[in-house]
Amino acid sequence: MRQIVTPGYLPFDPDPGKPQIVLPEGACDSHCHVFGPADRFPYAPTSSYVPVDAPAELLFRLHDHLGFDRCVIVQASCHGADNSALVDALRKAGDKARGVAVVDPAIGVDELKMLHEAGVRGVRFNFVKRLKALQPLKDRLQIIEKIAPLGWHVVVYCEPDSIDDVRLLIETVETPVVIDHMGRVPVEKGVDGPEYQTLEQLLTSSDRLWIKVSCPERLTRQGPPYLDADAVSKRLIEVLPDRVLYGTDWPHPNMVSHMPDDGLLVDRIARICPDETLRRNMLVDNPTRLYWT
Ligand code: 0GY
Repeated sequence: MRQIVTPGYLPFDPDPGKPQIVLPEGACDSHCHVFGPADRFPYAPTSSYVPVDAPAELLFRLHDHLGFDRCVIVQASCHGADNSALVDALRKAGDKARGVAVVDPAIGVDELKMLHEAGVRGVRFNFVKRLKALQPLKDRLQIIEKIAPLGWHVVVYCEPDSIDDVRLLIETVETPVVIDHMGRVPVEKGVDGPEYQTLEQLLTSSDRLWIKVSCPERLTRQGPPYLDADAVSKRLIEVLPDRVLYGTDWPHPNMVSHMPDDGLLVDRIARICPDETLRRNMLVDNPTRLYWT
């Protein structure tokens, strides 16, 4: 079924620059998506947007170009709880990819087993209101009860206005929790901003909590090369060197201001993480610990 893309939805950059830095062997893009293609994997009727197709083959080609050897593919709200496109991509990638799924509380043991065999190692809970993918806490707790025995973790996509709900979830469960996109704090306020301070306090309150220093392109006020997001990213790498991850967020759903050059997003790593050991942690060892062991 072909579907009509949401008016104004920006397509991803078809020809990103080649990064100047060389990523370490085993580098992992720990946050990216696959969308469709819609004629094989239709978008959820409940989705708040219909994206441009971004199939697995293009993701893998992009990773070859950028220098990523592995990736974590995260289910986005446009596919709802139908993880078919994700599973298809994971099977194509073999051991080079892991997945984060979105599931309903009623999910059965067989489906969970199938997802695990395909490479899924976590579930994503979306707290971003505009994406209309909220689930009641009791549903989320039911899901966690089912996935915890598999050793999976929880990935949270939230903004500062839902940090109290996220804290409640974190305090109630025992699984690791990964927060996407620097908790979407207003980076222009820097590390002294109250939203960043709240995030850092939460992240340092337990060694089960992880953070992705991804998405400067969504948080920037200045635009490329996103210098205004550097201070918060650097600080998070410093505070959580063993629990920080990096991701491109390709194909960058719902970008409004501009579409980032993925080569530039990779070169940003050298700026926010000049230390080679910390860079290896973030790109290789941390994702290995969370997704490949
Ligand atoms: C992202 C960001 C977005 C979308 C989703 O699940 C989603 O639809 O994650 C967004 O619109 O901010 O993580 O790529």
